[in-house]
Amino acid sequence: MSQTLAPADRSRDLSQPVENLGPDERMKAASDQLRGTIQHSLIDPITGSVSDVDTKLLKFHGIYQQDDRDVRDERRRQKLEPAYQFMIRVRLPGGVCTPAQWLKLDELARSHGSEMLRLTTRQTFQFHWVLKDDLRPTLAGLHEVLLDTIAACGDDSRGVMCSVNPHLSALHAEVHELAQRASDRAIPRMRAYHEIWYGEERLASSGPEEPFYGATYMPRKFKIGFAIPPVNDIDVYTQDLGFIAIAGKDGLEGFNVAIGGGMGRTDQAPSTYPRLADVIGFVTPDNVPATCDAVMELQRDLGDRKDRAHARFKYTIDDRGLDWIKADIERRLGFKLDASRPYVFDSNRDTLGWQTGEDGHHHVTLLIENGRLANRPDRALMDGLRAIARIHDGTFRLTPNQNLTIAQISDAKRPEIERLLDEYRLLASAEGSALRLGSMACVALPTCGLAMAESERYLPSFVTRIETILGRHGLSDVPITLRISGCPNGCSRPYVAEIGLTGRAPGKYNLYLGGGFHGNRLNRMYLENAGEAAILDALDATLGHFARERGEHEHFGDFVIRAGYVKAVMAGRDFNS
Ligand code: SRM
Ligand code: SF4
Repeated sequence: MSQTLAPADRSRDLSQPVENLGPDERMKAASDQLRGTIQHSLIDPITGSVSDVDTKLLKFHGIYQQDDRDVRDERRRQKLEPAYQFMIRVRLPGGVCTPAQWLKLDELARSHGSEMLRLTTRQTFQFHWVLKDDLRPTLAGLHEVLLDTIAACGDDSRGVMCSVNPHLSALHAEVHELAQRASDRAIPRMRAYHEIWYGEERLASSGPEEPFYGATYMPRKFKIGFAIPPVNDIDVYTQDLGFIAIAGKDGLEGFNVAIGGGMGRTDQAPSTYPRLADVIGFVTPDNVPATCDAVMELQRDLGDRKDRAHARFKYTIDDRGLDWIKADIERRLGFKLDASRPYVFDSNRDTLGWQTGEDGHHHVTLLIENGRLANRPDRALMDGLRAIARIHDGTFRLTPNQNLTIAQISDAKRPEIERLLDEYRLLASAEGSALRLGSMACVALPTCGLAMAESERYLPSFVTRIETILGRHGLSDVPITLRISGCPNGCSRPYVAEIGLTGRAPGKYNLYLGGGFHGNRLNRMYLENAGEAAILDALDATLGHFARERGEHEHFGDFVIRAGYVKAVMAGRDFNS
């Protein structure tokens, strides 16, 4: 039983003295609750872009302005403005969508998104290459199937993640329901969204438009995720707030609460670092919403609003100390957290192929290389999945590893789905080394404005080269996690991979080794700013050594530490030492 504390004073003054606010905070405060001049920017015929301030505000609406970096220099030479286009990220708690939603997403991608969709590392869809004039029709189309893009980006609670684990059907349903509730609760009210994208009238409001977020929202993005052991597919230790489901013989008992994860860092700024979340206690399912509120409130009120590079929750925790933070969460909750309960993770990968759930339904997980859904000459992914959506009566589930599960298939439907999987060769790429099947890359070039090197476009050929090495050392079937990010921000969660690469410059990467196999330990830099040849040499040497001397069931990430290639990182603060 939780020990009850005196109720916390939950009222607070959300206005902060202007001198304590950094430029982005002032911009948010002056934005008229995220309206800015977006309406005007959208109809400005002179440019394919929006104003600088609106570019930032649009993120809260789930939209990023980008330009095609492949043609940036050429357009500059021709004195043309950059080839502006937009990325739209859908809000999809736990990555679950219906066939009707799938068909609409497919239709919108074909009409406005260059005939492709991107499955992200946080289990949602992105449209790329959307032109300014196509933003409204796309968002209106999503609205028709009850989807939106609110808070998919911006300083707010981002897409809430949830383990896919469909074979544990009842538990998944229960945990997913809580993830959905956590998302609904944390989503900004955003009248601006309804006015700008759906053409609704501005309503006179009697109270604050954003009772929780106020005028300045969160200091920075805030990420929540729910993991269902033994699979840590959501990488729970990388979330600002993670819930680890604890199930007994009668079902869900509650969750261990983990706080303070995050990946982002900057190469030249040692004060920035990835950090793994700490497990601080246990709550029952009915206390999950209150726990989300308490932790988010704490970060909303105490997170750094001057320096965005220091504004994630992980830094608030390290600055104040974990014990202080835990006590403050308990004060806000009005009760003490119970002691955390035992649990075991054994992997953070997806199980590809067919599985049957405890309720007798079938689920098939397809490898979607880098999460990119498009019709390619060898594999008509978009067409195949559209054909399946037309007959499927279960759900689609996007996995945190950028793959896709077609879930809840009945005995009667299975033969038809099998036929379509075959016809469109949708299971074909679930072949290859175990490393390929456990690899992941962020988007990076040509759309990501922050990319320093290739990632998504580089991963397949890079893996092919590593596969030669693996084959030589007899390691093709040994599961090893590999993740590449085009810059140190770490969107593919590279700092928990056994082999992690982050881009430094075209063709140059930092190589990190020693991450925990199930996302349980940060890796450490082994090579800095290295080219492919040096990286492959290093991998050849370490993998060869691993093949010769690894212990029974020993993972590569553990081996490189035991063999002395890198020292284990015990805390985020030590990552750069
Ligand atoms: Fe990310 C910024 C793509 C998951 C850490 N991320 C970006 C932007 C929006 C670039 C920008 O700000 O202009 C990228 C858009 C590229 C494009 O063209 O699509 C981008 N991030 C992605 C996605 C699409 C990568 C993917 O290949 O799937 C993922 C979308 C997730 C979603 O559905 O919401 C994505 N980003 C992540 C993750 C992984 C996660 O959340 O589990 C992280 C590391 C975890 C974390 O937040 O610490 C991550 N993204 C960042 C950061 C660094 C944040 C920091 O604390 O320093 C940035 C840069 C920033 O926010 O300033 C960033
Ligand atoms: Fe872009 Fe960097 Fe994120 Fe990759 S890790 S998508 S390059 S911000």
